[in-house]
Amino acid sequence: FPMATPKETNATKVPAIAHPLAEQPSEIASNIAYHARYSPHFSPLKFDPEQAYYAAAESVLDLLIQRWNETYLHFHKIDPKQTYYLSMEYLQGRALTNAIGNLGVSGAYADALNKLGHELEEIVEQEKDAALGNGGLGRLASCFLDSMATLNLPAWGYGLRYRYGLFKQRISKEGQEEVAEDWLEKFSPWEVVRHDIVYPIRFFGHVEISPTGSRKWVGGEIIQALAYDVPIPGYKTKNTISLRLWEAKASAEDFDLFQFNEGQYESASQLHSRAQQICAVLYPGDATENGKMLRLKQQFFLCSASLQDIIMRFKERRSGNMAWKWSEFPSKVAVQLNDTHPTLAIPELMRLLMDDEGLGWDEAWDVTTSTVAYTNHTVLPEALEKWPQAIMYKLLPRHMEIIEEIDKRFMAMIRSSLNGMESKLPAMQILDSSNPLKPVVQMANLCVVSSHTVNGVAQLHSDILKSELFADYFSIWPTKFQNKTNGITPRRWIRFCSPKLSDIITKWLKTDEWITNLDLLSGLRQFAGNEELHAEWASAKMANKHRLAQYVLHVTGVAIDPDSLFDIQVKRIHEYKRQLLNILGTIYRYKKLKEMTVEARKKMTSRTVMIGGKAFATYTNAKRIIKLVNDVGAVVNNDPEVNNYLKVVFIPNYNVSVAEMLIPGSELSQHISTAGMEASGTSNMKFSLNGCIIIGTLDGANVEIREEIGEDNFFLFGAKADEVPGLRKEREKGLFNPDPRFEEAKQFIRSGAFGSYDYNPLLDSLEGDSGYGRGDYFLVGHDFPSYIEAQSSVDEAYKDRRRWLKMSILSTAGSGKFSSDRTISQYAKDIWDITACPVP
Ligand code: T68
Repeated sequence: FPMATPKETNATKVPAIAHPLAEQPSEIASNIAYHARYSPHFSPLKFDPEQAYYAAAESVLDLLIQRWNETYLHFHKIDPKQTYYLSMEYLQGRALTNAIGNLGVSGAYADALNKLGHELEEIVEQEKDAALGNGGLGRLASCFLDSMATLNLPAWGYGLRYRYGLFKQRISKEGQEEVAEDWLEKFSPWEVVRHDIVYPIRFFGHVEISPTGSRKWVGGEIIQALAYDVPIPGYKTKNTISLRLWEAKASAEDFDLFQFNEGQYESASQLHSRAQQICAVLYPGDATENGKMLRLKQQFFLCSASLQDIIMRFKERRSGNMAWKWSEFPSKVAVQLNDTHPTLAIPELMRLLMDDEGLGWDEAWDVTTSTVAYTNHTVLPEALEKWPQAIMYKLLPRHMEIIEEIDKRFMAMIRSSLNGMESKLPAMQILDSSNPLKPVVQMANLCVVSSHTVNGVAQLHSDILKSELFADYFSIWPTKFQNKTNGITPRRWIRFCSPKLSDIITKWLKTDEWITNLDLLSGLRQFAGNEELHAEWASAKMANKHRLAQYVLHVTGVAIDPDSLFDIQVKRIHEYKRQLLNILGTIYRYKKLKEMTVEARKKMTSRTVMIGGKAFATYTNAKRIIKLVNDVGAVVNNDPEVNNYLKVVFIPNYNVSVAEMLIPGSELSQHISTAGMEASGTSNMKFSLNGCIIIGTLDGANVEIREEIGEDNFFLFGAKADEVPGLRKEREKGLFNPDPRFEEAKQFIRSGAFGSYDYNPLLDSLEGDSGYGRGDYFLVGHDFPSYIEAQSSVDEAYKDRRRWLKMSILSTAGSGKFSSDRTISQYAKDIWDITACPVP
């Protein structure tokens, strides 16, 4: 058997598993070498960085599997109430750094890989991001899993195993191009296929009524849901929980051998290809009827498979007890819906309880409504899911019967017990047939009516839910509504992505307990003016800026100056997030720099403006914004008169791993959405935790961040949420007087300063009649002057190094509230009623 040379060195002459739970570098090296040698995936002759990554990851999985099994068995034995987080999205990013960090073996792995001739930094870069999500909502789910594991909570995540996750973004002359990202190209070492866990999922068919009147969903087609489990290790705990991702497949019986042998290959395997479509891509375009059907299939697939699994487990844990009752279910199971995407869990649970388990309506309804809770992540009208009833009847006939019944009973309840609500009924109805040509199911209404708790994701957003979006429901059920301000995991978002800064914090706080008790960061406040800390802080930030500058050079070819102010806006590109405000402000800055004398220019703060993010493939205006940023960069960066004072870079393919590089190196971060439109934002928390100062509006979690870190340490501008409707009305009446600086910036683009591309449609959206997507619905023009002024204050503040460093330290010191450990503890206590279940 040929021996690969790198593995013959030192400790690893004879590759063998030293001990799967080894934590010493030499033993770990042995284990890695063993996997490299005997892994069936690669030639044993190779030990390049890629193979070293896979071998290292497999050895980490060995470390995890025992803890994982122990956790499952412990939960099984204790049988605590358990939470199941249902989400169509998880933005996990890379797993290796996080896994070895949470296990406390990062140093040992670095040493082990060294022994094998590799550098840990290079090895972790080999991993592809698992990007099974779009943005904030998906990343929140992943942060929550990390916190659930770390807090030893009996909790699991359920999702879909998309073949192609979020697309890879390429930037060409045309702007954004989407390329399928093959995260499973080789394989994922982090998933374990569970061939024993398979559930049938029905689509289409019809409802059959038995002579006794009971109803059953029959016919249609059946696709199998197969479980893939991903381990989620907690930080410094044995507890390792699961993210269970479902994959769709057809069974062998559905393969028509006869047809195949007749040469009819496609029709022979029809169901197989239909099964494959279900998990093929994250968020398939739903503009077409086909696309809508596929997206709905995905949603139902997740809900049905997960609920069958939950019920199986509930029964399994009661198998020795003949006297158990379904009424116990809510005391053992909490189901959290991550937005309305898994709403079908509600009628599916009702169906399983009534049609399969024989419960009556009232009993099934009690169980369902005591089990399910719903988190809302948006008030944007176009993002509130409304499914055409016609598609729903076709795909899920039994579920539509159940939804009709829920709606009917809810309407009856309002009519009988509440006076004066009649006028509100249409808006509150679940089945909205007001447009007879296009009757729809309002999924958020179904969620609110059927959940025991509804929560928003930041205080302002939760208040808006109560006063606007769900105001009518709030008047009936005032105690149903809660706030759970989002959070982020401090492990991934500072400890592992900025180890130098983390070590400094640990040194000054004299403990590393802040990593699991983020409130302790407030202990830094007393040192905010300390010169010694300033020096250390500045040096860590500078090292992160250098790393970022190298990265930018590598991916864009643009050399940026680490001594300039690094000003970053990274997030999904959306008009409400107002990247357009940022680039218009930058254009204005460029124009003024051009007009200045050389002497005046020398007094200016040098800036590097970085903007990154993906636009939904069919969102034309968002794509125009990307193109504009790139065009502005091409002009500014090549203008020798000013390019020492301003650089503009579009960061391509923004994802979790890129964020881990950008955030630690940032100094100013823009969270500038139109007030009232960003439900929370979570990158704002990541930036301020990393000592970056925020320029922002009073929107989403910005409000709370500013409260925590102090208003002197936050650059505030723009209209407030309660002023926005009035400002839109004024505009409608033609009462808006644009600031000349705003006009100047727009005119500069129209003049062709940034090339010949036709930006008029984009600029026109800022003008004219009011209305969604027209007439400056997002108030860029209104907020422009205060934005420019806030940016001038930033320039001034940055010139005073001591002031800036103090603000930076105070940002970190004030970020304790925004740990997802805090958020998850609140969900556990106030919504799920679950308690920690640590593995001994
Ligand atoms: C975000 N929502 C909110 N939606 O915009 C953000 N996917 O303010 C908040 O911080 C975050 O959720 C977490 O609460 C999303 O990310 C989606 O990605 C989405 C929307 C529709 C369909 C699919």
